[in-house]
Amino acid sequence: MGKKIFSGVQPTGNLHLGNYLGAIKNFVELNNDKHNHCIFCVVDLHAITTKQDPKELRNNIRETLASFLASGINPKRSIIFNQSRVSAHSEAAWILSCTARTGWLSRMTQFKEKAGKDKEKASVGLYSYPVLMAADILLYDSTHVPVGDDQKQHLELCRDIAQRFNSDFEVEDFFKVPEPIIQKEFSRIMSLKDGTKKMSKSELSDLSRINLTDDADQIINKIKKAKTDSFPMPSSKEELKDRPEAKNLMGIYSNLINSTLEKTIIDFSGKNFSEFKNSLSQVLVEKIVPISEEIKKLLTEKNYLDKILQDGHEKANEIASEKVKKIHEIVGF
Ligand code: AQP
Repeated sequence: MGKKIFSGVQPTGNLHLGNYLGAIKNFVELNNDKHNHCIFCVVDLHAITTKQDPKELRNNIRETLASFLASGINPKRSIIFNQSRVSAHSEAAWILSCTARTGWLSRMTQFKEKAGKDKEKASVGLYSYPVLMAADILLYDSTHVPVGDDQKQHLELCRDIAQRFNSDFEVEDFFKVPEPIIQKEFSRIMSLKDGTKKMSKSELSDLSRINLTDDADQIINKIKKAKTDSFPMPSSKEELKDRPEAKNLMGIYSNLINSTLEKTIIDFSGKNFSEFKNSLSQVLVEKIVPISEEIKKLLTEKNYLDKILQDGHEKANEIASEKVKKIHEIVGF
């Protein structure tokens, strides 16, 4: 039997190589298996947990969809929609927030990272975001959720919420307890400027990431300027232990060519770093530029994009509203 896949990406602009290698590339592989049922969501309700310009948000929703399609997701073999169009998500999130415990939420490291020092100024939405994420997943009886390593903790919370609801209301197996799909290696792509920080959309410096809309010149320039160290290319994994930037770049390269870090180490051992950077740029240009060009083309076809979201929203709404009806019965509304 195929898997029921659900995953989402926030339309916060600047989709980058981390989103691609950590999540979207996996979406495409799962979508290519015709036994799987895939739902990919542009999670706009999540996006507004931090301030968004309404006009930009509207464009970013289309751009996120265009990035899915340009990366190879087939809209005929998946449901693609934006979250705010299906009101069941907000409704289920409220009900599940009465199942989730504050103690569970306060352990979420992403909130701590995103809220920074001034936690009191962070929105309530940013704090309760993982409950909405649980609702997203559980509404569709999803069995598997492909995510980057940074979302692992939120997925564990989702599993806890599902189990707690099932046991509190004595409805065994009502919510399916989903499994994460996280790549074993290179599941967290780091900033090009600091190998200890996650590559992120909200990082101010554009040089810290490869955007899916970058052209060849931008990619080559960013890799040229990417932080490295003064040591030669390593000849063993051990030598990469305290070299986060070198490890990250070699991981990106290995991931892009579907190889392993070990093999990349062997291939470049004894060479100099600039030689490796040239090869990395070349592979990146080969993989990312076609995606970037396709995104730009798709963005001129607004009606086509809107039609995909409309179709997706109708299908998603049918499934999610049925599930919410059952939730109402269970809780006694
Ligand atoms: N650096 C990363 N490495 C691997 N995977 C990543 N993901 C994000 N960054 C990396 C994965 O991409 C999917 C979509 O992410 P998201 O848009 O929902 O939000 P995020 O994780 O908060 O992404 P950013 O770039 O860090 O956004 P900002 O800067 O706005 O907070 C997820 O599966 C995520 O794991």
